[in-house]
Amino acid sequence: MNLKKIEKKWQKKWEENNTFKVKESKKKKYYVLEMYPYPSGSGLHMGHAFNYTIGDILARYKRMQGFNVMYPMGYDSFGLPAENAAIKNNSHPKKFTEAAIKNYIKQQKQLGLSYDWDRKLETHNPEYYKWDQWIFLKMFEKGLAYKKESPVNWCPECNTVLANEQVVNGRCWRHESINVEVKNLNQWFLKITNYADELYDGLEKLTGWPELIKKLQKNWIGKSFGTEIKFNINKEYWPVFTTRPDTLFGVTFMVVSAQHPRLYDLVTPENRKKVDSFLKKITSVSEGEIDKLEKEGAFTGSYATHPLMKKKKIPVYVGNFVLADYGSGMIMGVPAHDQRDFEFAKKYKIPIIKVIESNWDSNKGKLLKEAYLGKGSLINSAGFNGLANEKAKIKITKELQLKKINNIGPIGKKKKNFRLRDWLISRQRFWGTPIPIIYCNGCGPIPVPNEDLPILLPNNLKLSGTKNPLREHKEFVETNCPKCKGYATRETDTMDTFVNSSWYYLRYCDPRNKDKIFEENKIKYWGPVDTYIGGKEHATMHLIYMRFYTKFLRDLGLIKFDEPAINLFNQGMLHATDGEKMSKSKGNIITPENVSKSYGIDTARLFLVSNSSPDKDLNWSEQGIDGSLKFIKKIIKKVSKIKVGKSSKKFQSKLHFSLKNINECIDNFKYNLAIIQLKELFDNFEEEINKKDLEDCIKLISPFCPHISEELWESIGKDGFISLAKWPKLDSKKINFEFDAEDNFINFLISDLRSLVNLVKFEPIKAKIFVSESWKYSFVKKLSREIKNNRNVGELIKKLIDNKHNKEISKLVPYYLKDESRIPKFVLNRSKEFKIIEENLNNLKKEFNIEVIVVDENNSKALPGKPSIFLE
Ligand code: ANZ
Ligand code: ZN
Ligand code: ZN
Repeated sequence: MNLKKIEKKWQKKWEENNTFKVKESKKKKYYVLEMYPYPSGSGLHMGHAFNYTIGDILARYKRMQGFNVMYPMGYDSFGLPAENAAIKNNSHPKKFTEAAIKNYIKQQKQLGLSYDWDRKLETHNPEYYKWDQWIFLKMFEKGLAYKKESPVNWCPECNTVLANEQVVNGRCWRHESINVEVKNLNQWFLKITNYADELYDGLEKLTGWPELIKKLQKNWIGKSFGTEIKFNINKEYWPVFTTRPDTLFGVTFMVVSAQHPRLYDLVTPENRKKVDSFLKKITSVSEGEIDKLEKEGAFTGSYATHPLMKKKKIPVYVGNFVLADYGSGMIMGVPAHDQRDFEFAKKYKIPIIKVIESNWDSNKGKLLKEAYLGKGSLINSAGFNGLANEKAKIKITKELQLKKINNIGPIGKKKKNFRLRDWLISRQRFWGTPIPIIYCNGCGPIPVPNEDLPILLPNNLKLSGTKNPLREHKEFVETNCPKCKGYATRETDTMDTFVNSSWYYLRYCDPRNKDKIFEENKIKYWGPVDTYIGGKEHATMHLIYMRFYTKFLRDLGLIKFDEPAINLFNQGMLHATDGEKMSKSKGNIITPENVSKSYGIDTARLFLVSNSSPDKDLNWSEQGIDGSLKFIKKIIKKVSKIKVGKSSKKFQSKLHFSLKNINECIDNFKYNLAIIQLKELFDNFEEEINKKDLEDCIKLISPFCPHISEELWESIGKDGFISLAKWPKLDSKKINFEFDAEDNFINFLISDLRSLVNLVKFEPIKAKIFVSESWKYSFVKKLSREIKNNRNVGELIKKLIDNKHNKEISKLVPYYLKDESRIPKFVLNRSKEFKIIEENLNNLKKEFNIEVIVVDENNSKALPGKPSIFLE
């Protein structure tokens, strides 16, 4: 068989017949989706192939199981790399992008992926981004898209602002070496925080998502419960957020953020100079860096009154470790119980008052060397002394809640707080979705009327690379106000590309709709995604944004579900042979083209999922792929030599046992274990089997090796595509575990004999084999039953002793308990084991080239399933 030729042949047939095209029907649907790829200019390497193979196997399996499977593909084609490449080459990003997509599709087709190509999406196509703009306008209408001036992260290399999520340890996510600067700019935000609660609580219900992803999302959303307390400073009430109201009597200072917009309202004239010079000195920091940072500040000159101790005056500082946009941008400092506050108090010689003490505290009564963060009872806290601190949180909050001030309300109340910020979507770049807003001097910012959508990116322009070229493009910028028809200008910011990938999964359900974002009935049928496949790196940004968009579109009444995907699967990374990440600069990239040339793409697909579970990282290996090729050749040979007739009971048992396991393995993404089952099945192929069993065996390899299975299908005279054939139906009645136990028995014996032959210091000429005494078979059977309810050695022994073999039983019970895998899954009997060995004597002799006999004598060492062996 010429593998290369077969691939071409079936890829062509699938394409000509539109084999994987689907539409809504009465059948149950299944929606498989891989994360929207960015069509990079360098094309696919085997790592990408790995990702798509994982999805394709699932799609093919579900399809054969009778589901109406939607498995689409498209391209997240806006973004910086294409724009930068265009600048470098003095070209237009559209040209670049479209060439890259074309190449991508060609490569994907070579992998034999069963996409419904008629549903292809491309973000940069106006037919698509029109609906980005439409959603934006809906958000604008509902007050969820808004513009505000705020300190934002600016990457001087990207020449644009970044979302908080795109800043990693103070650096740009695309530029590890570039420090992000803070600039004050007027920018567009999406109010994702309106959904903070639901985004957080909804994670509970996502039982099909990996725990790791949910944990990362929880941390990102960062919900914390605490108390908001209002402190009177210069006759005005300033709120602070604290998770530790129990430490209220330990407050000895307050700190306002250096970036707080009203900082100067707190600075007295005498302290102005000091504050000014402090502000000049500090640089803005991100949240992650605060703990490591030296805590610094300056006194503002103002004092706060303690809400529960009228006479106590608390100095207010400005500091570098308080975030402007978390809580209220101001904190109450409790140095005894917060490490940051402790460091600050030490530096500025502020008193440290302990208000929580534990009975086990070895430092009781002594000066603190660091903040005490543990539990305990309250001290130095007036009427609350002696209370357990968790209780005190509630009591103190209640007390504050009862104290009401005119026009202000209670001076304290319970409060939920989120780390999540609104999503900054403005980008000062060209290659993205234009934000559909028009600025009119008379009317202000006006949304573009729906009938004027899409606002198109111009094709006729030069990219200079320093500025957003849209700003200089008169034709784009100048327009008329939709309201007063006077002169007006367009917004030139474009949207963060994460906007495009937040709802694409819905558009796949109705990709060519010209009048609507999608037909609601189509979403009702296809949505939500059943299994979403992609990398862990998208745990927060993409997957949070996608959940947010889903909830927003639901609130518009367009969809009826709350979450985009029922199951989420994170695939592992494929590394190069040397274990390194595949990259162009390292020159270690393996491409599907090369692999396919020497091994065939089915071999490559098989290898990718054979050696480790798809959620684990793996290294490319030529040896590994050789092994896969051998297996494929074996399948082809066995099928071509088969005599179609009758199947033995034993083979049918094996087939259905394999089928049962393979189903479970694919359902749980344990593809590697499914392949082991397949290999065993083909090892047990017999010279003659019946037509239906033969068909079933070929079907089982079809999701993994689709081209070869189509060819084998045709070769046994079947019409139509195996890709669309019905998956074998499991008949559990055909499974006889005794057959399996017999195989296992002889296989274990062979491997035991092999280790022994390798172990002894002499050259053996003869092996004597003894099988277990008869009574042990019924003993082990009983034990395997009892062990399910009771694992107590003493009690088990009591239950199992038979007054004849008590001594041995009291040794065997702990032996088996220590490692339960020692108990055979299916216990044969003495005469059966004896017979099996007898039947295999010739094979054993041939294999080891020594004389082998089985001895019909009792031997105390032999156990059921584990005969004892003596070498001479
Ligand atoms: C007093 C206190 C005493 C605090 C104590 C902690 C321990 P999470 O869990 O992250 O919500 N905080 C409040 N706003 C802040 C801001 N804008 N920048 C930096 N820190 C801020 O933590 C809430 C705690 O973080 C709050 O509780 C506050 O310090 C601090 F023994 O208030 B705490
Ligand atoms: Zn950058
Ligand atoms: Zn106007």
